[in-house]
Amino acid sequence: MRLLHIADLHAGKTLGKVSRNPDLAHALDQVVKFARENSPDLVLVAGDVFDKANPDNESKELIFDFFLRLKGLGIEVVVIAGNHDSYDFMKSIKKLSKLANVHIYDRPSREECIYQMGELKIACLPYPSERVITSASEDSKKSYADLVSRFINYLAKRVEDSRYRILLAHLFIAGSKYTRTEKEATITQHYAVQPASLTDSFDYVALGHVHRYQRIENAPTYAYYTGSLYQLDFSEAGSDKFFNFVILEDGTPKVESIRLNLKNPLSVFDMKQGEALSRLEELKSEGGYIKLFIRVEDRAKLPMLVDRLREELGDKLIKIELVTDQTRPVADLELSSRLNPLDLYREYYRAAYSKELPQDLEMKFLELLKKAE
Ligand SMILES: [Mn+2]
Repeated sequence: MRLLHIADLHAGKTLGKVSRNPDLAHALDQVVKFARENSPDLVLVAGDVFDKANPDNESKELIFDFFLRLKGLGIEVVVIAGNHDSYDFMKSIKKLSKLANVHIYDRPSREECIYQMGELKIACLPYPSERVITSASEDSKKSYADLVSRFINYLAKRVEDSRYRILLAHLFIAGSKYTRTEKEATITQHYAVQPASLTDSFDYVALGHVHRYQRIENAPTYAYYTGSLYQLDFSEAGSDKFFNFVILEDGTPKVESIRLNLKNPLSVFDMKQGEALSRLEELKSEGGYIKLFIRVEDRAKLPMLVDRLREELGDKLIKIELVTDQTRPVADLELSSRLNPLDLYREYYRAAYSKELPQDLEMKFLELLKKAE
């Protein structure tokens, strides 16, 4: 049995005003090319197919074309929903996708969780949101991580009669290396599932959710995050991107990581205001997109410098962040934790829908907040 494991496509992702779909298309072309040359039986997609709950048309076209090209090669595809995917949207495309040999598992379910192909069984665990996993289990007093572990045990039993057994899951596993700040990792720790839960009842565990490529060293079996297919945001600047080619034989599976070429690599530069212009040529020669930290020395000259940089670098320059003596550059989340719930919600809304929070929704939010408090 030969499989490709990919994850975290995030179709429809934008960086500032720039669409990253060309970056995704570039990655998917490489996956299709590899599939054509190495004829896997299956492609596993470990969640976060789309970046937003209601994907735009261009993103849908990109993903459906990818599915159709794999169908053209006679390859079956198994897809699970990630936390960015909407359960209901994934459900809405499920039946039509079957026609393209794409098998979608839209939400955690005890009834619909196994995909079988000959001697191979794949246990599917789409992103278990707290709400769904709590209502799907009899014992709601257990912690989130316990409930997920139990679900994985259940899945292990469902595949135990099969020769080859795989778990396909969108989860945060404790101890996995995040690209973001330490602080974010600890916040997520509440939802972290212990690596021991990934039992050796599975020959291979195909994970999605964490965007950095890694093997889960403490798991009793071969468990991998293959990470995002391209550098999604500046926290992933400088990191290489991969997918896995897995050959299941009796005994140990053969796992080969395939490195992806990046269309627009992301780079972060940190410089003093005074040196910015002298480094302009260097910035212009960067292949991809840029985020710039500028250490402010002379406020009066700042607007002119910023204009000049914008003009010279154009779309390549995604973001300038000014650093003064008072404000150290702070990570996104540290900044967020100082904001009140309304500001956090505003920030979330802006990120999710690329527009400002409407007044009526703001009123509603404040009403609910008052109730909750
Ligand atoms: Mn993701």
